[in-house]
Amino acid sequence: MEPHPRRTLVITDNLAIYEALKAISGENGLHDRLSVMRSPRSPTALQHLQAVDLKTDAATIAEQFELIISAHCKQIFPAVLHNRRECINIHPGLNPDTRGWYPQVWAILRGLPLGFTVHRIDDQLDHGAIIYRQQLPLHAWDTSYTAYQRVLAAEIHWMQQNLMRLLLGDYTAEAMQETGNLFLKRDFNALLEIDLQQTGTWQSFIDHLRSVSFPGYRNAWFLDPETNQKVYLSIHLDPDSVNRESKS
Ligand code: 0FX
Repeated sequence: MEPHPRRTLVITDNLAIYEALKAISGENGLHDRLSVMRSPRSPTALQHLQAVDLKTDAATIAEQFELIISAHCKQIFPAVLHNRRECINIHPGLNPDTRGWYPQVWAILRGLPLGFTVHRIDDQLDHGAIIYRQQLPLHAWDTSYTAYQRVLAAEIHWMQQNLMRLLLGDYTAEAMQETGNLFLKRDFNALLEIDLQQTGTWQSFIDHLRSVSFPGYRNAWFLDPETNQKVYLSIHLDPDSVNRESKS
């Protein structure tokens, strides 16, 4: 007998991932097996999607779906959900090195590997048994933005090739051997104030600035001593080789 795709819900708050899921669903004829929803506070571009609030709706979701996937979802999956149903997270960091918030920031700042992880959800953040991990290159000229774009593209590519296998239950998972590093939002926030009196190497300053440079977000800032107002800053890096490639 042909294996049957499980009734699956993907919760995403990311437009690029949503667009990719729509295409995957169409190409594989998954309309009646795969639903996509968003969190209550997701970006405006996703407002047309049905919102699911896991604080109130988890029990209903567990009744309706056999597999629930978090693909850049703003919400923590509660125990009522992941104890009852298989829940999988697609995390934009390489577990166990960069669990938690904004993994590429820590890859750049701490020299940790860049990548993404597909894992079972358990009661700790980005912690459950690992189904798939992929490390990606990280260059001296990468900023948080360019590194994030590489991770997102690789996650989407992986979903295009492998989402169906998740629905079919065609995978194995292996527990993490170490707890690694868990980064929180407050760790990121602590990077944002630049102390103008700090001394150090250019390498450390460039690494710090590129780890928090992400167009569209005002991240790093210093306090102008004269006006006492915040002045935001970011770094632009322009490697010669990349320019030559794109011009030729
Ligand atoms: O799609 P996503 O990476 O975020 C989603 C969820 O919103 C988030 O709660 C969850 N932790 C994540 C796995 O999936 O998009 P985003 O716009 O929230 O963040 C993308 C990148 O933008 C982030 O890695 C770093 C950067 N960023 C984001 C914010 C909000 C900043 O540099 N500064 C910021 O203030």
